Amino acid sequence: MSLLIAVSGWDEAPWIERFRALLPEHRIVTLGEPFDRREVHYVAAWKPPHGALAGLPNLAAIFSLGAGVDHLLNDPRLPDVPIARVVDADLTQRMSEYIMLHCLMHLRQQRLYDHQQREKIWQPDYSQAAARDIRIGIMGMGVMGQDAALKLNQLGFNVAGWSRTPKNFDNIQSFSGSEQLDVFLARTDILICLLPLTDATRGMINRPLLQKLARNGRLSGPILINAARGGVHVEADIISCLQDGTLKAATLDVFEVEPLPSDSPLWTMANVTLTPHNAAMSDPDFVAAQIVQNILRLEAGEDLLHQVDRGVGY
Ligand code: NDP
Ligand code: OXD
Repeated sequence: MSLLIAVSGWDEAPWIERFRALLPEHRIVTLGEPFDRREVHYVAAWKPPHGALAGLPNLAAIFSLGAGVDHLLNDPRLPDVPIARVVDADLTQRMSEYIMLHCLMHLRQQRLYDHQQREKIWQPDYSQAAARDIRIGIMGMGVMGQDAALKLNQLGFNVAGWSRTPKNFDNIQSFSGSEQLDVFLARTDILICLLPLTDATRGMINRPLLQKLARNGRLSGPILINAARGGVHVEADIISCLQDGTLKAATLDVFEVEPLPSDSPLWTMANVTLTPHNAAMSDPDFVAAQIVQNILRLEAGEDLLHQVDRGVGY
């Protein structure tokens, strides 16, 4: 039995090493070498080339090496087998670190003080807002959204979440469905996107949506943080909203095209903070162990953990 590692954009070497160590009874093969397609029972994948997973007659399951599965489901020739994704405390913690860092950075205006330091300007803000004054709204209250919400709440922020189905957490207001989206947006100063990219969420964060954010908050304008997928936002709308003041600032980890093209205006906008899609990176030590545990469950006749609902796309 073989596990095929199908990775693009990431270094595959640490994954090969971990899977070989953890699955000594299985052959570990990669797309870059000849292998017997009939022997492949499992695939561990990150952005595999379209069609690369077709024609594997004994395939039993595909494991995403990340939390998102849009990189698999967008392949029109993806085999119709169960897909499992990563749900991992380490990955979740990293995402929450990123979200807390950027919420605090916007609250405490760190970009302004970076500028003032470079220019040797001594100019304190005597009307500094506190975390309790800031209404954070998280779109996507799944594994990542819930953890970030609880941690932001502990930092003192006023937190609400929006998801497909309602949630029930102390001190975190829950909104759900399209009928509650506008009221959620109207009470939000910092909008955080932790939605998966699906047919329903593609292009959702656009100008009409951003115009509905609160304009009466203590940060003197709404702020967007997208750490989920660039396909959920409309980049041209974000840029024009940042230019005309509809948005005060943005932190973006993900983009419509990655790497972000060098001619994107986002690179040089003073009110934009960019990171190269690494808000939360899969750690091969943790993720390979989780996938191996799932393979062993399948081989013992147990249910797959963290199985994706292909119907809804996440
Ligand atoms: P989950 O599947 O656990 O959560 C998804 C959330 O989005 C759920 O709350 C779900 O609602 C909600 N949702 C989905 N579709 C809709 C919709 N149409 N309308 C309203 N709410 C919707 O995902 P995770 O929290 O594990 O991960 C979220 C995303 O983060 C991943 O899909 C991935 O794209 C991204 N990510 C980015 C990383 C980075 O480094 N930038 C790293 C890791 C993940 P409900 O609860 O009702 O089902
Ligand atoms: C993920 C990612 O989906 O890293 O895990 O983007």
